[in-house]
Amino acid sequence: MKKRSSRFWLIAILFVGLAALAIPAARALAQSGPPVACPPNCMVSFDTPSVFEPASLEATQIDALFRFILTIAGVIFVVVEGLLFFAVFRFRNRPAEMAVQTHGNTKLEIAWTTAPAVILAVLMGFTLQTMGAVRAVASDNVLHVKAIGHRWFWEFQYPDLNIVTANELVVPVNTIIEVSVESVDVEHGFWAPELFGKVDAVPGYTNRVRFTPDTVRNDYYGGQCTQFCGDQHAQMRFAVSVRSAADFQTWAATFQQPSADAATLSGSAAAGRELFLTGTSQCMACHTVAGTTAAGVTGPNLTHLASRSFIAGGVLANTTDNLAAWVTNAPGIKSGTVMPRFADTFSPQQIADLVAYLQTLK
Ligand code: HEC
Ligand SMILES: [Cu+2]
Repeated sequence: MKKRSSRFWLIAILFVGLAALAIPAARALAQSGPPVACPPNCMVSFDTPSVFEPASLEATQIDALFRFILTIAGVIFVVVEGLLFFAVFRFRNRPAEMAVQTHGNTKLEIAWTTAPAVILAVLMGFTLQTMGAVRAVASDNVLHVKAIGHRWFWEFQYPDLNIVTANELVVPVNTIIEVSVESVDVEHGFWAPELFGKVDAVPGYTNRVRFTPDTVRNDYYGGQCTQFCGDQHAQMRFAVSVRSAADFQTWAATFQQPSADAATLSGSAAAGRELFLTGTSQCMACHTVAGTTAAGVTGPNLTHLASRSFIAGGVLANTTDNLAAWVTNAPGIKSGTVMPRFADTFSPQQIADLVAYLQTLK
């Protein structure tokens, strides 16, 4: 009778404790809304990328290794927990009985030292094999790309194609993409879970990662900075668009062109271009637009801004409203960004002109 009631109280306390934890947890979840005040059409939800849906040769190999290790670990877990529960119930204390007293068991000691060592050696073998396979240097069918971390956006360069862009990495399907990962300021982390493993972007040092995408995806695979790099670390995303060989050629041909000739612009866009390239705006001090005098490298290259889907590190969809909101008050959307607030520098009409110009950069 006495035992019954103490067990009851133990379970009751456990439940109350869990319930007490559940309340703050639910509250925290309910509060995790959009972290910044978003203008209309704010793109706050990136499709959450999953490591369980590999879309490249390398990610598939990593996934296979992961599942193999998970299976072995799962079997060990079930066996060990099963033996534990069996021992607890089968040999539990019985008042009238004295348990058999033993001391040491050499065979058992040898067995449970050897078995884990063998299992770990096997896992290490498979791990080294996979590491070698996903890191092998290829020379054929390779596209070289540089991914450069900035606070807080990713710059992408294609040295062999003479293309510089930002936020969106466009690659051809079934081609080995050799990525050199760098940083211009602090440490960032480069990761698109469906395509390759995490790589650190370290200032002054070049890391490399390789992936061979096997599935066309014209929208994008999601990527995210995975190394805390300051206020807007969570707003430092990127998209990887995997195109057919022909579509990639078309994309590359477009992105190799300089921006449209000034003579083709008129009205608002022409006025915006004027503003963009004058000293008061400072735009050209931080941004490059190929074919103009704007050659700044602090901010994203804007040469083909209008052909991109996202701006500001994947936080905003590239729409007229979002461009205007961003140019008006970038620090209001991503606090801490070096891009200044222009709300007091330009009239709404001038902002509209700048946006009209930006939208000609196809
Ligand atoms: C002091 C440097 C600086 C100046 C001056 C500046 N920008 Fe920026 N700009 C940035 C940085 C840095 C970003 C990226 C911010 C981020 O995503 O965190 C950016 C992002 C942008 C973007 C989004 C592009 C993309 O790919 O994400 C646009 C559009 C833009 N700036 C337009 C302008 C215009 C127009 C002006 C002039 C009125 C201007 N900028 C002046 C630094 C600057
Ligand atoms: Cu970062």
